[in-house]
Amino acid sequence: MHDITTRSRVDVQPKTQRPRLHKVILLNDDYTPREFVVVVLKAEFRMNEDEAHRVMMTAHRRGACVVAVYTKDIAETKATRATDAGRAKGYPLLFTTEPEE
Ligand code: TYC
Repeated sequence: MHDITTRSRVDVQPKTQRPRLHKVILLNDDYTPREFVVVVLKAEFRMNEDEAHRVMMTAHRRGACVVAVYTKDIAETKATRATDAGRAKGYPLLFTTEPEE
């Protein structure tokens, strides 16, 4: 007699964990020039002029805008580099990160 138990297909699929993604968020301020925000978005987040302008204006009008999502390390590195680019010019430009729900 065969005593092989069969399992449904869904049961035998390996369980892979997708890394949790983190958002990079651009915060508005009253001092950083709009065009400088656009320059930083293009340089650090590989956006074209239109995308960068749209994200900058959304942060300007609403107070904040999600720029992109990455794995934790990359999100933090990009947020730090972009914030430092503003600080190097004496601007209070700020990028933060937070985990996606
Ligand atoms: N509010 C700034 C100004 O009027 C421009 C700006 C936009 C700054 C978006 C930061 O995330 C920002 N000069």
